[in-house]
Amino acid sequence: MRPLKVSTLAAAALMSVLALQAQAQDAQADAKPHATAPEAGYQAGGSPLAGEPMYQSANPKAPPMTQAEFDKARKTYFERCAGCHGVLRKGATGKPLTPDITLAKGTDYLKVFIAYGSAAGMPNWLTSGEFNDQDVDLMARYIQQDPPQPPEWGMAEMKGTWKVLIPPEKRPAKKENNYNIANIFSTTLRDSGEVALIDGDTKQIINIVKTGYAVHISRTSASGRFLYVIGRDGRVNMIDLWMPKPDNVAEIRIGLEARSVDTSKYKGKEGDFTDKLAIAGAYWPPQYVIMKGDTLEPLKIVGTRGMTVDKQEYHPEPRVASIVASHFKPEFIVNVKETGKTLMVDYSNLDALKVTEVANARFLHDGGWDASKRYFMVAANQSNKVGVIDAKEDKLAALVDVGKIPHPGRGANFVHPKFGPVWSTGHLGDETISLIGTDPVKHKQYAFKEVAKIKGQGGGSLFLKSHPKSEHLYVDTPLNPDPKLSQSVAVYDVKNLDKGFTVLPIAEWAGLNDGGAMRVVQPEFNKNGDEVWFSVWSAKDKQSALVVVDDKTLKLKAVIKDPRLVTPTGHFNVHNTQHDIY
Ligand code: DHE
Repeated sequence: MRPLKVSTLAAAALMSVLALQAQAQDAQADAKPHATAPEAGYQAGGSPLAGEPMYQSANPKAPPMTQAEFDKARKTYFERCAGCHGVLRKGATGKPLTPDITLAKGTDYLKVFIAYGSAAGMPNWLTSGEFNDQDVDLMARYIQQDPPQPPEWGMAEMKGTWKVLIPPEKRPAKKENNYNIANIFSTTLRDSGEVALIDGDTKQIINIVKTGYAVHISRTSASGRFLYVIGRDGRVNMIDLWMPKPDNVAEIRIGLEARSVDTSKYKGKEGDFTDKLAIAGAYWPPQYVIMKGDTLEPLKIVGTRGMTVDKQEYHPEPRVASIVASHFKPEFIVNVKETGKTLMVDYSNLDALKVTEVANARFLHDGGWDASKRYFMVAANQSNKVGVIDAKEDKLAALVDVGKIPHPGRGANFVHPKFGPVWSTGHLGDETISLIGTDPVKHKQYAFKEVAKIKGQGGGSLFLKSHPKSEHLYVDTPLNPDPKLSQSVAVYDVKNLDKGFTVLPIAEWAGLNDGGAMRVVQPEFNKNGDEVWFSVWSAKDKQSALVVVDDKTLKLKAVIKDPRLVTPTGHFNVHNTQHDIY
């Protein structure tokens, strides 16, 4: 172990440091583990808030820091720590680090935590080589200062960034290209802040479209004509797929940090809302905004600050995680991470907004529909549960215990020979895949229970996928520390799950000479459900690729390589995303 320089303990104090470390680790171990190592690294992804000007109050009790030290530490905090500990350090999946707690612990105690991490998931910043002794000291002093507060982002700020690049009346009146747009893939190019629009039939890149910083997800409008893309910096881009070369037609920044976007999909007796509205949720400020579907004009902003579902304590920054559009009602289903609440937002009258607040569990993250599209299955990742939201009755149908830190993406639906229709999730924290029965009519005894746990390749799974036309279930493990696992996927025959899995060496198939630390991420089917796409995600300065597998034969079908494919991660097939097929 690399010795830590702790000023007050100085030379003969290594023993004390070790004792302190043990004490710190005990303290962490007593607490509920907040993350596994892969998850801690995953959550510690950079926050775009690092560069924002912030309000700062002085705390006379905190150890002194120069302005330059403070600025450096603040940048590091937002790049490395805010994902787990929160913008205001009130605690999220990591522990709270507000001055009332950190001042009482003192610099030396905090340094040990920062340097060596803990079994509960705090990364070992010093011994992993990410920080040096000075960084550790800096961060220990920084977290005793009052947390700086980033600015709010209201209607004036949104309108200030809102651009209609091509107004609706100047857009094509009919499709002006020969692409089979239902089979276009929108692939996230994470570190270049772009999406690649790829023709699923020919595997050719149609366009590389500029989007927000560290772009996160794409969603298709109800008609299938528009794509909405959100960046981590809260920038929403709207792409028209009818243009001769599909490109941006509108954009807006809905907050300073964000992850989710969707569009209205309800058509029924209360009206036809096809393509009428869009919604995006922000991490900072904690809020969601409803926009006009054709121009992204912001119409209504709603804050999510409030009480937590369990202890009923005030939380100042409950981040908006996954959002989906209901097929049953004119509603958006908005999942709020830190409060553990699911909000059913009725968008039929924005002047008298009705929001049904469904008590769920903490910390809500990602999820998807069951095959009937009545039940939204959302991971409450730190509770090791999946919350089942009944979109017809606007209530929690069940809270299902699953494995450690479920991470489904949108999950995968298939018909199990015994349990009937099931929805499944993999886990970050263990190697299992949980199957949950979703048919309360014909398979009532299995409905909304974990009916089976199948064994996967290992922990560190992020996404899994199946398709109504496929007999296979594909499970990735990109965050597993073993490269053999992070660079391959497991495939199951859904009719014979007991047979175990076949391993597909996706990264090897990509044949990259310069791929570096490659991670294979996110299976996604094409429109016909007969091929599956994967990203081979390398570092920004290394070559990446997309690998396409024939679903019937499980053989390699195509490798898409292009210098423009920088850090591909998620990909979204227009048809499957439009119709919520997974
Ligand atoms: Fe994601 C979905 C948040 C890191 C790839 N990610 C989501 C959603 C949320 C979220 C809330 C659900 C959106 C929805 O459905 O409306 N993701 C976060 C984080 O907070 C986190 C942990 C850390 C961060 O700093 O952002 C994080 N995510 C990542 C990655 O590192 C991934 C693997 C690569 C990348 O592109 O950044 C990643 N997240 C994805 C993908 C989806 C996603 C591909 C969509 C899955 C789907 O099938 O819909």
